[in-house]
Amino acid sequence: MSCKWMSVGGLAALLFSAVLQAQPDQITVENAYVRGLPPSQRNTAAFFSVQNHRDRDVQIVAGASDAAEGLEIHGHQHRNGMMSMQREDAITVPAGGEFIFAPGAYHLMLINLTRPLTDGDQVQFNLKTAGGELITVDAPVISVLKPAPTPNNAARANMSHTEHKGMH
Ligand SMILES: [Cu+2]
Repeated sequence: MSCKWMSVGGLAALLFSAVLQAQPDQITVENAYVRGLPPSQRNTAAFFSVQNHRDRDVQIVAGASDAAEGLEIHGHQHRNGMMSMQREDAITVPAGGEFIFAPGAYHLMLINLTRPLTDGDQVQFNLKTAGGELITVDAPVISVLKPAPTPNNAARANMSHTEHKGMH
């Protein structure tokens, strides 16, 4: 096998991986929001759905946020009639499928908030794929005094104030 062949093959592999990484729509996050709790609470939770447009399963792990010292993926567990949260290292979004973080189920915990989060604030956090890709999410803070948004309501909460007012 000649050296020329090797180098052409190597270049093709490089270009192929560059094209893959250049497609930002392969993993998407929708309907994200963060629960706004009373200031005495150090932790809160974020809810959203992750869509995997790839043809293979993708593992998602917690990333980071400037709004909290740490992020953890938690699941809920029912045992002897008691509900408890447990930390999960990663969740798997199936190929072509979706994984939903929702109240009473999986959620992303924001541990030790670095600032008070009040209704209407915006929080940015990121998730990571097992391969190290970062997925950045912008989520509005919705006070716990308001009902948990349905996906449609969460989408509405993402609109600007002007657009929202226009709907009434
Ligand atoms: Cu939790």
